[in-house]
Order: sequence, then structure tokens, then C-alpha cells
Amino acid sequence: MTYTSHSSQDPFDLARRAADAIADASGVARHQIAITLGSGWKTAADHLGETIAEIPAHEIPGFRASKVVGHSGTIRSVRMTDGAHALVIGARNHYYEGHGTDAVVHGVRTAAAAGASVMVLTNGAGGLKHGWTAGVPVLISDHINLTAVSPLTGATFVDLTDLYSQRLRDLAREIDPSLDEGVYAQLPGPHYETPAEVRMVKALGGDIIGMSTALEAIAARHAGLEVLGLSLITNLAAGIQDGPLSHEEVLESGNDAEARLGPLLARVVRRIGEIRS
Ligand code: 8IG
Repeated sequence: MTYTSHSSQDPFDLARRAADAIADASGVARHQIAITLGSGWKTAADHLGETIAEIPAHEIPGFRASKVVGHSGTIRSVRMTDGAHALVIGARNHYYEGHGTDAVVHGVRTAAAAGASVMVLTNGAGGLKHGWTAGVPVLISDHINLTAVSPLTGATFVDLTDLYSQRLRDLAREIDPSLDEGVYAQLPGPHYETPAEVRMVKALGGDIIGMSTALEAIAARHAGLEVLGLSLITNLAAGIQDGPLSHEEVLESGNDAEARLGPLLARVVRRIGEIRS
């Protein structure tokens, strides 16, 4: 790290500037925990506490409003009941948007620069495990990165054992013992899978299919963050469910599940805060 020359193009430098802009706009110097909101999780953060500031993503260096319907496009600073601050990132960049992996993991790097030690990554995803239905939240236990890229460059041989923290999964299950878990497979998208590809992922050991979280988790670990991954199963993956997949359907089951997700997320995040302090 000390040998790197930091130009203004440096992604870590950009994350530092984003964190400074968030601190300026919110008046909150440090955010202890950060949460990225995926499809279906949009209103879940409303239960966390008092929103101190809500900033349009495009006003913060390196962020852009997501083009995906169902993503809020803002960065929020929320004060929780215990006094800790949560950074709620409602502006995710997906790999399929074509801006490269640095854009994809900018939120995670900004979270680390803002002082966070825990990164909660949420998403909407397709489910492959027998017995799962649309609208059920599950914990991510591990991942298979099928994008063929890494957000890291150079000799950054980061260890990914226990990437999705066992400690945080245990804690989430103390709150909701019914939470199942599974292996998240990230594909580049933006198209959904063919039924044959879904069978492939299943054969490889994947239980959840999505387009966002594995790359972010890798960058989070590299940045020193402890990761909790939560997927909302918004649809059964192609070939597992009857009939074709539609984004509208995905949004709909997200909306239906939000009543359960909000309290769940709030209780998990607060509990993480209690354990930390
Ligand atoms: I929401 O079935 C959502 N995102 N790759 N497959 C992939 N991504 C998804 C899916 C799905 N559902």
C-alpha cells in the first residue's frame, strides 16, 4: 500500500473523498456500520433509527444514481437508538452497467473510508434451494464468483475464508432462528440464466443466484470490513419456477416481503452495534 502513488484516479482516493463529502453533508464524522440496499430492501432501513441526512448519490464523488428501478439512488446517514451511526447506501452500481469493477465496489470502499467495521450487503436474488419460496430472506454463507473478474488488481492475495462472517450469521440467527443460508453465485448478467445455466450453478454448489454481491464482498474483505450477506429470494431461478422471469415480478415479491425485512434488518444491525460496543 505504501508504495502506491495516489493520483486522483485512484479508487481508494475517490472513496476517501466520498467519505469526506458524506461527513460534510451529514455532520457525522464516523459511521460504524454500513448497509447496501438491494432489490426489495429499499424501505428496510427506515426502521433503523433517525435519518440525519439523505444525500442524492450523484452529489457524492464516485457515485451515480442507479438506473435500475427499485434502487433508491441516495446515501443516508442514520442515527440508531444506541447512538451509533449507520451509512445506508441505496445506490448500487452493477457490473452489467459497464463502468468497471471499481465503480461496482465504490460503495464498499467508501463505507470503509467512512469508518465502518461491518458491511451488511443485501440483495434480491433467485433461489435454487428446495423448499424456498419467493419473499423469503436468507443468509449468504459463502459465494462462487462466476463473473470471471475481481475488483482487486495487483498482488492482493486476500484470504476469503469465512468471508461471510460466521459470527454475524450466528447473531442474525439469534434474532430470527428460521433464517436459512446458502451459497451465493454471482453471474455478470444483466440477462437472467437459462435453465441449463441454473442446473450448472446447482451442480457447482450454488443456492442463490444474483448479479451484485460477490464482487462487493471481496472488496469489503480487502478493505478490512466484516461482511454480513442477506439475500431476499424474489424469485425461484429459471427452470426451478414455472414460466418465465420478469423484473416486475421480482419487484413485486420484494414489496410484499418488505414488512418482514425492515424489522429483521433493524434488529440485526442494532444487535451488531451492541456486540461491537
Ligand atoms: I432479483 O434469478 C434477481 N436477481 N442472476 N438470477 C440472477 N439475478 C437475479 C435473479 C435471478 N433474481
